[in-house]
This record gives sequence, structure tokens and C-alpha cells, in this order.
Amino acid sequence: MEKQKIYGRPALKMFATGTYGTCAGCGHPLIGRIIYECLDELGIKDRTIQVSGVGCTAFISMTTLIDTALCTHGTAPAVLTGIKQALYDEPIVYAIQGDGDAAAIGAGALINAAVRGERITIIMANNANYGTTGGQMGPTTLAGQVTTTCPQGRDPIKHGWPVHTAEMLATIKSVAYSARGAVNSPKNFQQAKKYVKTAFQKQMDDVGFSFVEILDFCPTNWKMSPVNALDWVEKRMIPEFPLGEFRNVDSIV
Ligand SMILES: Cc1ncc(C[n+]2csc(CCOP(=O)(O)OP(=O)(O)O)c2C)c(N)n1
Ligand code: SF4
Repeated sequence: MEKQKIYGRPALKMFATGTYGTCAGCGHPLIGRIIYECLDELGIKDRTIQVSGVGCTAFISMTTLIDTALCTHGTAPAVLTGIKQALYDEPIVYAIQGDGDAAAIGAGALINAAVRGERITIIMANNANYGTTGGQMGPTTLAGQVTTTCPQGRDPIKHGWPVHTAEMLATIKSVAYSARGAVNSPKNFQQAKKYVKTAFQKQMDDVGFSFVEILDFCPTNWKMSPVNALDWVEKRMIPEFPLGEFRNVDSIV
């Protein structure tokens, strides 16, 4: 029987050589792979500029040869706006941010860029904690979840409830697309890729702001094996943060 290629590596020339910064078993590299496969398949990698937020997500951008700007914590949506508006040839621009970066310190920048309907794309990696700085409670930490700053578990009465970023942005009329995927299984990986591709397509079609939240895993700070971390996403995170598209429009007028 003739062999058929079902799945392969994305174009190698997109990847820089060197040391990769994340812990073994981290979910972030899967998000990088999704993004770069989409840029490749959409044929836009040569006109794309990426902005890297602050946090472990920054390691994702360091693995490619795509033009990259590293910005200060929480400012990625503003930096993307500047790049998009300043360059006459209208590049495709996106940022990869952590949930702490996008939904805590950068919440104002995120919401204001969404309200302005900037033609930019934000991919937010939700690992339910501040990964880089040692696993503190973040905006998406689940009720009852233990972190270094809530050793008794997050108490919603004292610490507030987890933020549902994708649903929140979907209420804003200038948002063209808002969705949430996950990378804890091959099926969810493919669905998340579809969401990221649609988000880029909205920017290419000049519709409005586009956003994809992706549930991933931080086995190091969750203090569990990578395999148990996949299970934890399925059993604990997805019930709190349902997957799906929350807004998908072709015109914002
Ligand atoms: C203004 C500012 N405050 C705090 C920090 C410290 N800091 C660096 S990374 C980080 C947490 C990042 O967490 P998240 O955005 O969730 O990304 P992850 O590391 O989990 O991928 C913090 C608090 C900083 N660099 N700048
Ligand atoms: S600390 Fe967590 S988010 Fe950061 S690289 Fe390690 S596993 Fe990934």
C-alpha cells in the first residue's frame, strides 16, 4: 500500500536553533507549534510580526525566526497597535501572552485594544498560575486551587473568582472573534488550531480584534507529572473554562 503523509513537521525554516527555555512537559511549546503551523498554512509568515509578552510564554517566540518585539509586562496589545498602525504595508501582528500578562497586569491594555477594534490578534496561554515567577495565584487560578500565594487554595470570597477572558471579550462589539481551546489532547489541539487560524483570518479580512485563549499546563508549578497535568486540564480546567467559540462575526458595524 502506498504511504500517505497524515501529519508532519511545520516548515523548519521557521524555527531558530538554540536552547529551548521551557520545563520538560510544559504546554507552551504546543501553542507555539499551533501558531507557526497556522502562519505557514495561511502563507503569511513572511509578513508577520510577533510580540512577546513577559513570562514563560516569551520562550515560545524565541524559537522562531519571525520578526519579534519583546515588550514590558502587560503592554503587548498596545505595542501591537503601534506596530500595526505605524507600518504602511499592514503586517499581520499577534502576541502570545500568559494569563497573568494578559488578564491581570495587562487587562486594561487588552480591553482597550478590543474596544477600539484593533486589527490585531492575541493568543493567551491559560495555565492557571504565574508560571515564570514560581506559581503564584493568577487571574485564572481555579477556586480551591493551591498556589504559592494561596496555600490553603483559592478562596473566591477572599481572592475573587477566576476570570473568563474569552467570554468577557466576546461581549465587546468591536471584537470579531473570541474563542477558547486547549492543548491537552490531540483532538483539542486540532480544535485550538482551527480557532487560531480563524483568528488570523479575521485580521487578514480586516474585520476587528481577534482573541484565542488556550488552556495549557504547567506541571512544574502544579507539582504533578505531565501526564497527570493533562488529566487535570480535562477534569478541572475545562469544566470551569468551557471550550468553544464565543464570538465570530464577519462585520462589526
Ligand atoms: C510590571 C511587572 N510586574 C511583575 C513582573 C514579574 N513577572 C514576570 S513574569 C510574571 C508572571 C507571568 O505569568 P503569566 O503571564 O501567567 O505567564 P506564564 O509565565 O505562566 O507563561 C511576573 C509576575 C514584571 N516582570 N513586571
Ligand atoms: S514554569 Fe510552568 S509555564 Fe513556565 S516553563 Fe515551566 S512548566 Fe512551563
